[in-house]
Amino acid sequence: MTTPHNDRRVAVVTGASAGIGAATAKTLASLGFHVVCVARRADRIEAVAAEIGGTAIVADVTDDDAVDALAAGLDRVDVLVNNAGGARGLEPVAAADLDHWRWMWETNVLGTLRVTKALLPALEASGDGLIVTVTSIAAFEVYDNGGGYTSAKHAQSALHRTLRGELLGKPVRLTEIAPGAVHTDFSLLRFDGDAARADAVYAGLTPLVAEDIAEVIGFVATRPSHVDLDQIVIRPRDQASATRYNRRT
Ligand code: 8X3
Repeated sequence: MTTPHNDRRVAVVTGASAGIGAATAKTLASLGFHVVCVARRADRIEAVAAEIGGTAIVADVTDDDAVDALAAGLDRVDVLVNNAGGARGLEPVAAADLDHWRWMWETNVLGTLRVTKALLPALEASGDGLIVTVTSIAAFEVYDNGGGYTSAKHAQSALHRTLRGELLGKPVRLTEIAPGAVHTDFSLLRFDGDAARADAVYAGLTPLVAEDIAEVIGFVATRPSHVDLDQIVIRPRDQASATRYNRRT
């Protein structure tokens, strides 16, 4: 069955069940897009999609069949927001948890690759496609104990930026959004549900919120088609780098 969109521009947002993805889905819907919300958690994306009159599609970006089914169900894709991903753990390379690394590479890197590859024909066919990939400041910084995440984000960014050349001459724009500290469940996931450890990441500073990033993605998606906002780094005023914060005690 093909997803109904009433001839509105279609935006596909991965990881749309919470955080930056959910906020982006809401922003794009408010700008007139029909939003296809993709995530693993059915109840969460169904709630987001119902709120914005969009479509919920349960799919894990690490699953070939699920992503193929996603692509097969869409007869139009104007915008793809590669947002699914995240961090697991914070440990030195010498003590690396291979499962953490594998999860981060599977979701951030191969997930972005799989979904982008599957939707590229439709994005090109739209005549004015846009791929937004949400990376991180970890796509160009490294920090102690963060090697699994920073290496995955570097690779995700390299994949995204490679497309900028490969698609030159095709009607597809590319925007990399590289956020710093955004207060979502990012740290809760990274620390396996340890709320005290997650809260400590944002203690004493004013982090970004998901809506700050979503608002920028909305701006990106509504520029004239000859304008490509290539890379955008967004940090809280209280953050100079992945490891330097202004914390008020
Ligand atoms: C996460 C960025 O600054 O929280 O992608 O490490 S930061």
